Amino acid sequence: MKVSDLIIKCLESEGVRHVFGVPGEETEDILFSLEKSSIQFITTRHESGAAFMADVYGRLTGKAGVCLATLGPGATNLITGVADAHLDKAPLVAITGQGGSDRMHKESHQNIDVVSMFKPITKWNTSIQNPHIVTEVVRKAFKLAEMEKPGATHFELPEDVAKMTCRHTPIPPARVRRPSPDYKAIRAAVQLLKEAEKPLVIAGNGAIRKRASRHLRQFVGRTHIPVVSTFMGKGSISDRDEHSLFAIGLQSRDFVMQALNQADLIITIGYDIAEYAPEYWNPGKEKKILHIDFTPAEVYDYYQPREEVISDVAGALWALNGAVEEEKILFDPAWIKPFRRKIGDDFDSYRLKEGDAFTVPGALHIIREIMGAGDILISDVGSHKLWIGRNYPAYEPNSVLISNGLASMGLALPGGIAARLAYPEKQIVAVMGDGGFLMNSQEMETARRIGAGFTIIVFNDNDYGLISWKQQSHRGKTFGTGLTSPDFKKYAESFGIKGFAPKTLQELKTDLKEAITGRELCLVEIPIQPSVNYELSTKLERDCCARIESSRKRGERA
Ligand SMILES: Cc1ncc(C[n+]2csc(CCOP(=O)(O)OP(=O)(O)O)c2C)c(N)n1
Repeated sequence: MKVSDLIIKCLESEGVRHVFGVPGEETEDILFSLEKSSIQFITTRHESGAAFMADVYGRLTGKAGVCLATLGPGATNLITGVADAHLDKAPLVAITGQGGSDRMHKESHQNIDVVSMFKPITKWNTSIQNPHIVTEVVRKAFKLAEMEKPGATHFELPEDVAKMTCRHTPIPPARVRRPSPDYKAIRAAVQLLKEAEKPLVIAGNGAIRKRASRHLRQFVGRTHIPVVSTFMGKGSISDRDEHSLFAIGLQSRDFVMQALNQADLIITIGYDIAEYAPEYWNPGKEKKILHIDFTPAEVYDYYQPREEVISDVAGALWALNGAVEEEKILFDPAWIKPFRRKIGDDFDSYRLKEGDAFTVPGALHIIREIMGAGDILISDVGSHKLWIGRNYPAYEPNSVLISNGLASMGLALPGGIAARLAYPEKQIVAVMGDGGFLMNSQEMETARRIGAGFTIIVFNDNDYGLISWKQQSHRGKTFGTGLTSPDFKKYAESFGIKGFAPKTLQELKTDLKEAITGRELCLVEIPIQPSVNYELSTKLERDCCARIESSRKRGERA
């Protein structure tokens, strides 16, 4: 069989349904092999869009998303999306073409060392220099991408090898069980729980993978231990649950940090340090930490766990659930009630009234009411992301997707396409700032062409808003952040897509309802004032100072 045909047979055997990419001369054989297959090739407008689609598809489904690019510039364009999958722990397989092996040893057209370039942003990668290794390479790429912790892998296919023939058949994927926890580690974890008075869970990215969320919900139901999720762990337990203290993610000391301060044991579950550095919640390095994850803890000054339970996270929680039941370990969650109330009251304070300038948290209230518990909101990166993390409650795992590892702008629109392909029945919203939207807005054409219906929301402040927010806080002025946005409604219409530009609160409500429930591809531009960002900083600063003052008077820690 021809090598390019065999590769596609291997992808079919891995259960691949879509390949996202931009064609090139050196990928011609693989493209025509795809044409004959059951796999849908989705031609994108930029390789960055293709990689983000594969990234989000992988994150949502647990099955590796696949992206394809040609050599040289095609491969360099893939980089950001592949790196995003790498740091966000999303399974992704990137395939790139390459020139013939007769010219790879010398300066030649578009020839760069793509394998070396992908090395630091993948779990594993290689070049297929020999037709007899094809089936092993493809199986290994998928196995490693999907194995905990998941991430990106890459292989390149030189154009002359693509045309060769061989007599292999795909190596079928086989189920691999993840290891269960060491019983001594569980005993040590139980001992830490017995000694604790106010334990608190930080649920990270890994708490929503591989059914961990189901076991976490049981653990919380049994022990009444409260949970704070990271932005990427949102939905690990429902924010409607009285044990939820919503999410941490801001660098400044948000209200939820007060609960973290009081906790005497922090149980991290599937927590990725790349997402939210421990110095934000453990600045004094004195927290007692129980680390539960698929992999051992990073060596990190601010993160020195007392015990580590290394295993499948669901398996660890299952074992802990048995142990806490046996030992009748139970806590009184009353201590978190004031914090939950304070955070809830703060959410409510952002509801918009007729005549108010639009704000991100105000609009999020309206969007949350329209979206069902399992519907999917994908956030881009910017000040809107901080508001989504903080002020958009989640009820189910994988219903709020935030890139917080690499935290790259430009993910949400391609991500919306991937989400639509993975979940044809859900309402899907991609939320962006004007900056991030115009980094990948070309993919609106891809979405329209393939009939992927979802809602694009652009919060427009004519600015790289988050950077202005930070600069203002640090230096009291901004530089290099101002933008002039196009007319987004007309821009959308020029792609053949319906655009909304609400001006009043009533219009905002009706437009968002029509856009989201209509499930057609459309864009809603929401003009916003950034003042709400600065007001939040001032509010948190004041709150922190007031607490320090009152605890100083009582001789306690804030
Ligand atoms: C690809 C990429 N480039 C730069 C950054 C740094 N960055 C983080 S947020 C941000 C501004 C985002 O602006 P916008 O998309 O308009 O969203 P807003 O902050 O206004 O909500 C920038 C430049 C990044 N995270 N990703």
